[in-house]
Amino acid sequence: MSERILLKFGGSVITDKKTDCAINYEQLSFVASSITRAITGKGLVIIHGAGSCGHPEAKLYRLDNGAVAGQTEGVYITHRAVSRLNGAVVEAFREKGVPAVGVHPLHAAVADNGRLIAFEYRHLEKMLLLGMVPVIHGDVVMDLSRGACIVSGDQLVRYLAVALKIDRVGLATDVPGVLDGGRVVPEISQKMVPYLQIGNSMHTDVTGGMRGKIDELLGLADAGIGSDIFHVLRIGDFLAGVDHGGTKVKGR
Ligand code: IP8
Repeated sequence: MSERILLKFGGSVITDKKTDCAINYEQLSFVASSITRAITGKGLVIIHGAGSCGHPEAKLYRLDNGAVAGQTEGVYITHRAVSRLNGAVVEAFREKGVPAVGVHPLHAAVADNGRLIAFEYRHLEKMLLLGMVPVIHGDVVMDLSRGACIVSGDQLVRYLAVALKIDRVGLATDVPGVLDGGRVVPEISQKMVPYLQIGNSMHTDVTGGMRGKIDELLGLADAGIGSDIFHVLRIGDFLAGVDHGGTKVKGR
């Protein structure tokens, strides 16, 4: 069977986080071109974050507190914002010949206390077998305890990389890797984390920025799957399996 790759790019890579839902079409087109050049013969799953299309809405409607009957507008508004971004990603990919199709976690997943407890993935398996490229995104998801919650793209990476038996996981960001005092940390493991000075996102981010990402990836490493964090301009290098100048999160 061909190699399976999961590529996630952050919302800050494809939106301008300073303005509400400002999609960066130029960057999206660059990402799409990098993927087109590299996907032949590979099974590819894409996950993207929300950036300015979802985080401001989730914050405004206090979805971190969940949702109660009669106050569910935020579920709809937040899902609508991030779905709009997902539609733009799928369109940009298809324009470059990538057989992308959007998949929304709100329709396929269930959470409890802010954590995913189920995500139907049999349809994703079938898509991969047919050579399709599912494009999934951080989303609002119904939550058994809280009513609703936000599930980040990074949490989805952790869950779906295991479920879909992914061979290589890559996260493209707007920085060259995990930075400690401005320098890229080439390799990261659980025991190093307390000693690193990891900055937090300056923009509206309800799901924890770089720190949240590292926590999810260390969890994934515990499950035996390593991952790579690199600058979006190095997507081509990651897909080609060559040095990307970023950070490796080591699996067992
Ligand atoms: O940008 C958040 O996903 P992330 C999803 O990957 C929403 O943290 C809807 C805010």
